[in-house]
Amino acid sequence: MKPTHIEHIGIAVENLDEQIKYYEDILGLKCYNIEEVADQKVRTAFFKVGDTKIELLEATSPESAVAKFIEKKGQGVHHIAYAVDSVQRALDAAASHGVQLIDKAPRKGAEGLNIAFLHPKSTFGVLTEVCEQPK
Ligand code: CMX
Repeated sequence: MKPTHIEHIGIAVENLDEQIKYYEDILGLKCYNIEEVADQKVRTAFFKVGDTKIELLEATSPESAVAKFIEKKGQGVHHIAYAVDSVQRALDAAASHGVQLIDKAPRKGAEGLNIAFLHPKSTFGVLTEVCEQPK
């Protein structure tokens, strides 16, 4: 798979506006984008830290994966997203080693990236995303 870097770290939050304030006022980061990803039922806020972003995720529906996560585990780190050259090749490589895929093909995520998730049950408890810039 050979990721080039960590594209972002996704953090599940209960209140986006309250947490944006923490990241800006205490950590001194700048929120440069707030975006709703309707099919994932989340509202997201992004901050850059070097080559990596922090993505805050607030559920927009009780059916959202983020709402279920917070209900079970509370707020905190939700997933790690690796930048790869080709999401499809990364998925094929993972599947060939028996890793369970949540997405069998790339789909559109926040910021127009092509993304896919690997199931945390086969990645040692860490929900793992692979993503690429659209060509
Ligand atoms: N990290 C680690 N483990 C997680 C997890 C996470 N983020 N989310 C769920 N799990 C665990 C659960 O705790 C559960 O473990 P146990 O069986 O030991 O209790 C197991 O995975 C299965 O969970 P579940 O409740 O039965 O299944 P869910 O319906 O919650 O689905 C998952 C879990 C990962 C398949 C689902 O959340 C998913 O498809 N995620 C990918 C999409 C996503 O997360 N979207 C939101 C972000 C979108 C964005 O970044 O834009």
